[in-house]
Amino acid sequence: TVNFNLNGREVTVPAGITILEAARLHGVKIPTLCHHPDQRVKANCRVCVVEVEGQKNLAASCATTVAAGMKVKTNSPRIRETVQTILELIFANHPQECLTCIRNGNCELRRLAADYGMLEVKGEMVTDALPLDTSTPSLVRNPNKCIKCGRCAEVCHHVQETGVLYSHFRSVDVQVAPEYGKYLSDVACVLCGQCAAVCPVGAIHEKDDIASVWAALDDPGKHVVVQVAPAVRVSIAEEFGQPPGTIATGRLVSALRKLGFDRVFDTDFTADLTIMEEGHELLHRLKTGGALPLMTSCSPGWVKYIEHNYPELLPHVSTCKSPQQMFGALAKSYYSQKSGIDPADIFVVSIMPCTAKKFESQRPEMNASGHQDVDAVLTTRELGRILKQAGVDFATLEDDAFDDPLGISTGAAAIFGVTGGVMEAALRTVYEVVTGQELADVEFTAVRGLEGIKEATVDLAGTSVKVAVAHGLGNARRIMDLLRAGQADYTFIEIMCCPGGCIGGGGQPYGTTNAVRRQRIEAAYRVDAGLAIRKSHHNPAIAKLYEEFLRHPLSETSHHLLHTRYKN
Ligand code: HC0
Repeated sequence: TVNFNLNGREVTVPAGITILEAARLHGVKIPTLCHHPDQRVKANCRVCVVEVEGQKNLAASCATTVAAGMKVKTNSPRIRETVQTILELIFANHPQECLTCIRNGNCELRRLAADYGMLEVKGEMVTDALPLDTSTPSLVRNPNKCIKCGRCAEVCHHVQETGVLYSHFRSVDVQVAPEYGKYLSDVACVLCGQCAAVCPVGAIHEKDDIASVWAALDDPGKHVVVQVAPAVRVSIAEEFGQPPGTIATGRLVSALRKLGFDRVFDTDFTADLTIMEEGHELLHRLKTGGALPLMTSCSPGWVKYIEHNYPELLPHVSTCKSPQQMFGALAKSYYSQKSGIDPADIFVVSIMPCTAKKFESQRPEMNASGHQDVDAVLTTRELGRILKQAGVDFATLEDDAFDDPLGISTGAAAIFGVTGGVMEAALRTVYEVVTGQELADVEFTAVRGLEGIKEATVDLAGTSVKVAVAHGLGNARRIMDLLRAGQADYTFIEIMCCPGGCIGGGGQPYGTTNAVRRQRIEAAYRVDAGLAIRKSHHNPAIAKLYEEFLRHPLSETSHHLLHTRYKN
């Protein structure tokens, strides 16, 4: 520990931390903009400046380590004046469109303006008129609102290692954009939306598809069904001020009914189905000498990433479509037949924690039912907004249950949204199918947790199977490089595009940090532990689906509706 003087008070803090962190530990709030708790220090914005006795210049508290005996002031006329000047300069170059901005209500710049009592914009407004990038189905980039904090570029380069967003030009001309000012659709962007998740303002955000969902709900000729991804039930409550890790499954179902959906179904149902199909695909590859290791295919940002960066490894990717897409294909075939509703009249909405899911739903491979299988995708943040538009008071809702049959699921599906969850769910099923014995302890703790790459070896009736799990594309890259070099001895690999898995998806509520990820992850494991059935192959609705429609895993109907090959 070290002792230093903070605003006239002697305090003790752990050695090696910054003034910003030390101040927070002692209840002193220093404003920040470019700082993000999970990112490397950038010290771009300088709104976190403090006075350190004996130093001529103000110090950026995010980039200054506490030293023993330091005397630090976080509030003084000089600091207030400096921060106000910085804010004035940002405002003079920032469109005053707060009322119609998608970040109205959760903009970090606006909050700072309020905290600092910025009642006027001094000087001349010099706003840009750069074109918006609406080139992808997932994201909108509005360079005019960019405050050049660098958070998006940081996550794009150093976490996802996709290297799409760069800082260009110098001084007042700085722009954060893809190379040569290209559109996102023209570069190797995977549309994960991690940039949008960390943007403090409205410079990059999800494409808002709420209008198309309202249009379907208001159309009496449409039978509108909704599916909800596993990660949304442990995060949606945050949109209504509740703490991360709040489990809101029952209230989520009630809320969706209030919006007017004809059926409220669950992506967890097709997550169980994915385990059946992908588990049998693994066994089939083991038996027939197919491409191994098998790699999961449910994360669309990951699929897009391997298409761009490692196309020669595509044969390793499972042919299974993601649970979202399996659901769409079944809604417009199996459910259509059972309910007697023409698939042309069925409109499928997905609620996803993910911006890449919007892109996935529009891929040309995703029309197996003869129609676009999923019609519209809303992120968790959009779900929060549409519920607010409808006046749904989320906090006071009663619990309700998903509809039959596409709403029945197990604990194995509940953990899909967590890094390692798909692997754990698959192992629960593959183990029992191969050994014919009951798996007593269903929890594969070796694949749990936030470590970037996790490994485990599982004994399947004498055959030992080595598995790996990676989350975040920087970690995926490391495994792909091993595989490319012939140095990976894995049989099965799970990759999730976003750090933490879908619970940390680019469409999740703002404020996602590793601490928040941990709380959502714990909640997902609590959902699993609380369910009576925790193995996908024990899901009675899945058994019925095979009996009535698909016949058996990897059947011809399964292949037609639920599998595809990604080629590039
Ligand atoms: Fe996921 Fe999924 S778990 S990708 O993270 O597999 O988005 O939550 O819905 O499809 O089920 C996201 C989350 C899903 C899919 C499922 C998978």
